[in-house]
Amino acid sequence: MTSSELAFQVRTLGFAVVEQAFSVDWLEHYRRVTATTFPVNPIDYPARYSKGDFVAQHKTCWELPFDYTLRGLAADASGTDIAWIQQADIHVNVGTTLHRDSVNRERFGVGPDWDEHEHPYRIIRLAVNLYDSARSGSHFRVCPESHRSPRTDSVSLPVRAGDCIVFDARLLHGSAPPCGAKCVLVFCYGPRDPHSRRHQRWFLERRSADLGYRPIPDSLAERLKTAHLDLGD
Ligand SMILES: O=C(O)CCC(=O)C(=O)O
Repeated sequence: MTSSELAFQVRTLGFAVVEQAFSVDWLEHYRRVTATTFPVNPIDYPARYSKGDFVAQHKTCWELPFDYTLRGLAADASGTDIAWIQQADIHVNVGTTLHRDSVNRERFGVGPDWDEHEHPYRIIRLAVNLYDSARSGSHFRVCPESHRSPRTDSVSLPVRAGDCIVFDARLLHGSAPPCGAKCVLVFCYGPRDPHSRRHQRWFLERRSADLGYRPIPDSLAERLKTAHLDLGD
């Protein structure tokens, strides 16, 4: 898929599946990292675990914001220069009901995320499965075009380990409860604009109690600045 096809699909449908974006070595590395960093190893199904802010809070994951594939796909999809946004989730052996990842997630069209008069909304989420969804039965589900219309009909996307689902943060999405090993890592990038800054602030201010978000440690913040991946003020 070319960069412009990716941007077009994400803009029109709200999502795109980039097949085999990550190599076998990459997958093996992060299977090892996640299995040793977090309390549940996916192969211990049905034990389960989820964590928000998993990147900033675990040094073993600090290379991920700088990953050239992740940031390249996010920049291609948003069609602009992007910064890393702290919203990062790991789900081990867990499915999620249909939801949006944006700030104004409750009602379609209500709230500043839906106002694109001054700034088009370009916040991108990227979901990478470390295991085939054929193995877990937990296929990714999306409601096409729900990032720009009230549609709620969903389709199921079987994904292989190493595929990357790139989607607009406002898209309705979720996954079925797994029946075998599953580990999905979900990342976020966006332009240096008011939508991205509001998004980052909301997670820090409103999701610290339930999801445990905390300010980015200084040394990671410095590295993001040096790599031109910080959101700025
Ligand atoms: O379980 C999945 O594959 C989807 C994860 C998800 O919906 C999310 O982190 O927002």
